[in-house]
Amino acid sequence: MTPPTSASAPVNGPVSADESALLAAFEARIAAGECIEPKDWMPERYRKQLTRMMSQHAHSEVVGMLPEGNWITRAPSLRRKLSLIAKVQDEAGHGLYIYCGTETLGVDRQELVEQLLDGRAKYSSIFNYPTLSWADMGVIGWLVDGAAIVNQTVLAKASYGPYARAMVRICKEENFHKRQGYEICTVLANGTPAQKAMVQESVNRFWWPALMMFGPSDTNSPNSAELLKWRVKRKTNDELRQRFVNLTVPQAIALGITLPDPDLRFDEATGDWKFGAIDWSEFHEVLAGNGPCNQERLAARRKAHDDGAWVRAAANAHAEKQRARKDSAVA
Ligand code: BYC
Repeated sequence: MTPPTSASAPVNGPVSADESALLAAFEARIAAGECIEPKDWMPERYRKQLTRMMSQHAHSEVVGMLPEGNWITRAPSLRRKLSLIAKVQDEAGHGLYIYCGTETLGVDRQELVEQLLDGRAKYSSIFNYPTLSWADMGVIGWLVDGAAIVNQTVLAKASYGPYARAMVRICKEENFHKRQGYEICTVLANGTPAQKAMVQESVNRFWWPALMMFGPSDTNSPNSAELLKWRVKRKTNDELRQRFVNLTVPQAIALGITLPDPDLRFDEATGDWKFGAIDWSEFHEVLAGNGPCNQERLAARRKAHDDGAWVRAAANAHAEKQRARKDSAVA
């Protein structure tokens, strides 16, 4: 796709009077709550930040299919299998919408996919953890999709139109995902002692990684200031993390499940559930490629990409034929 032809400021270079005026008009539109659309002028940093964040998000949706795809063949009933297949397909769709949204910024999808496959691009840390039991399908829906909804409901009001609109639809689907996950947890938590223990064990593994999904603490989040200024983000990482904890603790209590945090306590003064210290060294290890499944996830994506080469070749050959047919009809 051809990059939009709008004027754009050099990343770090001097800003001309014209560019200052464009930037002021751009920021005034954002302050007035307007959406920025692909052909509108935007600062190069805004384009770069959105490309980074949206492509990481798209990669997360696609890599996020792997931990759950692992359980499709082992779902305990036909009904569970159908809903798990549908959920995994939905994640593929989310990846597709967000890749399309990223392309409106003038970047080619092939380039983004290459960045993922050669390990340059990030994707959500949460998908580098293994899915060891059926209860993980419930807990991922409840906690991981639950965290995603908290984050993405706010992104549905982001200043960039194509991203915000993609989030509206994605959030609707994530709500179903969360409900089916919580329902799996409810059934298991009210089942046999072994089933209840299976949910508890899964929550013990996924609780802290779910909190890490919101990113580093605000004091250590280099991108937040710029993204908040331009209203791509509307809340900070810590604000969203706290909101997620506040929503989730009562759900855990209703299930009769203990969250693995001895410091968790309700603070009457703020109305917040205060939680213990996050192990940021684990987060940074996972981001550095040293999580339990980083290698496996990338290997699976590379294999899928290689296996799909013939499909891309066929699609290109078909497009070429159509083009040639159209050209000869015009001539
Ligand atoms: N994992 O300055 P910060 C889903 C990186 S899909 C990995 O705070 P920012 C689902 C960050 O990228 C879930 N990396 O960054 C799918 C940055 O690195 P670079 C995905 C992380 O952008 C299937 C550095 O750390 N959701 O829910 O201001 C099934 C410093 O961080 C993580 C999205 O992508 C992480 N957890 O804030 C079920 C939502 N956190 O690029 C569910 C869109 C941080 O500077 N993204 N990093 O090298 C966002 O909302 C924001 O990008 C983040 C990070 C809150 C994630």
